[in-house]
Amino acid sequence: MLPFGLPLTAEGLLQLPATKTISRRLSDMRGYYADAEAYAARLAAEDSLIYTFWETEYTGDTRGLSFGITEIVPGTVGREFHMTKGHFHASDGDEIYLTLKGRGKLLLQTRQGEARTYDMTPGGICYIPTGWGHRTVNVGAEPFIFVSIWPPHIVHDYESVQKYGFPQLMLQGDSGPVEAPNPRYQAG
Ligand code: S6P
Ligand code: ZN
Repeated sequence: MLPFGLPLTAEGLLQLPATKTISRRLSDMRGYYADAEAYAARLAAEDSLIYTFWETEYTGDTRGLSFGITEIVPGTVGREFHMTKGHFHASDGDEIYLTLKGRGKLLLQTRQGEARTYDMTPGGICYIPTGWGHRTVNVGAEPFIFVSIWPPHIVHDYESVQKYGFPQLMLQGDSGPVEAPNPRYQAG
């Protein structure tokens, strides 16, 4: 890895070098949204883009850092806001999120069922300790964009989130986002 420095662009963004780009469309999110009917209806109309993340995985042999940028498109499936799949880090490894643009929420859960939710607004950071599964949600009308930084060689565990989701759902209320319990959730 060589040193680099990046300024914020005029739009308040960072153009991080990326080695991998992953886009998740509605069809990649089957089973993740609480309202299965709304999901099927939207998918029948269009397989829309939900989010993209650009990653630079550290491949050196010292204690480096991996990093990336995630952009979640605004919108809802039923009343549930667009979100990432969410995962646990299967091996030890904490993570930092730094918000660049838009308005988001960070949902956290432990495997024992403890849940926390934090606001993500431009310039703010969130610290995610090992053991806390994490998912980000775009609760605004604009793209929601944040940087993530994590230690390399982490195994991302998507399986338990895929099965049971998070304890909390982030829904569109009459005057903004509201949190509701997830009826499908089980600690595990
Ligand atoms: C990686 C970090 C993020 C997510 C990205 C997409 O540890 O937490 O870069 O990978 O936000 O979310 P997900 O849940 O699909 O990996
Ligand atoms: Zn992570």
